[in-house]
Amino acid sequence: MIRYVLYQPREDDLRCLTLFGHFGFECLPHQLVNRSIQQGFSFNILCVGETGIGKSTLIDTLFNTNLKDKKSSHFYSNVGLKIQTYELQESNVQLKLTVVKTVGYGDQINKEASYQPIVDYIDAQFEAYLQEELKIRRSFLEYHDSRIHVCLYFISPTGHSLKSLDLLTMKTIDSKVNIIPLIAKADTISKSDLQIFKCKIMSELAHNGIQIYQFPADDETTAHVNSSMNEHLPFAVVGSMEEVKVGKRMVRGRQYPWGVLQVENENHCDFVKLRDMLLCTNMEDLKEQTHRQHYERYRCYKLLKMGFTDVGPDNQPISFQETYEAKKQEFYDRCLREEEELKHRFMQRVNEKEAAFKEAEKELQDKFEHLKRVQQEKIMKLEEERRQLEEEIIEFYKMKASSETLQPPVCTNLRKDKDRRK
Ligand SMILES: Nc1nc2c(ncn2[C@@H]2O[C@H](COP(=O)(O)OP(=O)(O)OP(=O)(O)O)[C@@H](O)[C@H]2O)c(=O)[nH]1
Ligand SMILES: [Mg+2]
Repeated sequence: MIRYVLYQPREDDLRCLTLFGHFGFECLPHQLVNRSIQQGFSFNILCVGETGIGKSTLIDTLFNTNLKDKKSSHFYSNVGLKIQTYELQESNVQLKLTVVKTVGYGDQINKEASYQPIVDYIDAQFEAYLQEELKIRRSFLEYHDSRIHVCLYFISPTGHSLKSLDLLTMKTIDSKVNIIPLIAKADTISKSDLQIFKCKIMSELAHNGIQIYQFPADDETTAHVNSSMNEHLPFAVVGSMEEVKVGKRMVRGRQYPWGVLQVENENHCDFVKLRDMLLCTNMEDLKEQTHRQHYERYRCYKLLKMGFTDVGPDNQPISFQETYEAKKQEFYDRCLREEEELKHRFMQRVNEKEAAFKEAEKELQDKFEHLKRVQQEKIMKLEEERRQLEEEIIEFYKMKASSETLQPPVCTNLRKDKDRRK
C-alpha cells in the first residue's frame, strides 16, 4: 500500500532565489493590465442627499460631462431612487459608470422610513450577486456587477450639526457600503465656519458609532496621501459645469458679485481631493472593500440564515456537503412529522364529524319515532270517530225507515187537491 505524506512548507521554509536570465514571468502584471483594459471597468456610485442639494451637478463636475439629469420635485410621498448607467471612455480605458441618486429624500414630514429604499436597493444588488455565485452555470464575465462601491452622502451646509435623518441613514447603511461624507454647496459657508462644521460632523459621527470609509494607509505608495486625506473628511465640495474667466484662463467655477469660486482650486474647496481619492487613488480599494467586507457580511448572514455553517454543534469543521445532507435529513424529518401531525388532525376531525353525525342521526330517529306515535294515535282516534259516525248513520236510517212506515202515502192527497181546483 502506498502512503502519501502531505508536506506543506511553512512560510519561513520558503527560499527566495534570484534567477539569472530572462524567463518571462516578469510580464505577469502586463498581462493583468491588458486583460483589464480589454474587459473595461465598472464603478457604481450611490448619491444620497436632499432634493436640490447638488448631487447631479457634482457627478457632472466629477466626470466633466453633462449627464443630462432632470431636477426632481419636492412633492414625492416616498423616497425613490433614480438609476442611470453610462459608458465613459478616457484614453483607451472604458468605464461603465452606474449612478444611483435618491429622489425626494428629506421631503416627507414623516422621515422614519426614508432610508429603507436605499437599504433595500443595496441588499438587492448583493442578493443578485449571491444568486449568480450560487448558480451551477455562472457567467461572471458577462455579469454586470451592480453592487454599490461608494455612497457619497451629501450633508446640508447648515454650519450647525447633522440632521437626525443623516445620522439614522448613515448608521443603517454603514455596514453595507463605503460612505464618504460630503458637505454640499460648501461655497455657502465661510472658511472658519467650515472648519468648525467639519469637526462637529466628525465628532457626531464618532459619537454615534457611524463607520465612514477610511482611505487605506496600508499600501506604502498611497499611505501618506491617504492618511492626510482622512484628516480632511468630510470633504467640502462645490459643483459647477460653468466656465468662468479667471485672468486669462477659463476655469470651472461659480461666479459671485464679489469674486469667483474655482471648483478645481484646492484653496477654494475639496473637490479635487474628492476626485483624486475617488477616481485616481482608491477606486480599486473601494471595490475590494465592497466585495471583501460588505458583500462578505451579507453573504455570511444569508448563508447562516439558510442554515449553512462552518462548524458543527461539536465545534468541528463541517463541509458544505455534510451541512446539505444534514439539512436534507432535517427537512425530511420535518416533512414526516408534519405528515403525521396532519394525519392525526385529519383522523381527529373525522372522528369528531362521525360522532356529530351519529348524534344527529339519533336525534332524527327519536323525532321520527315520536311523530310515528303521534300519527298512530291520530289514526286510532279517527278510526274511533268513523266507527261512531257509522253507528249514527245506521241509527239514522233505522229511524228514517220507521218514520216512513208510520206516515200515509203522499200521492192520494195530491189527487184530491187537483180535483178541488177544477
Ligand atoms: N451654491 C451652489 N449651488 C450649487 C452647487 N451645486 C449645485 N448647485 C445648484 O443647486 C441647484 C440644484 O442642483 P442639482 O445638481 O440639480 O441638485 P440635485 O441634488 O441633483 O437635485 P435633484 O436631483 O432635483 O434632487 C442648481 O441650481 C445648481 O446650480 C454648489 O456646489 N454650490
Ligand atoms: Mg439631480
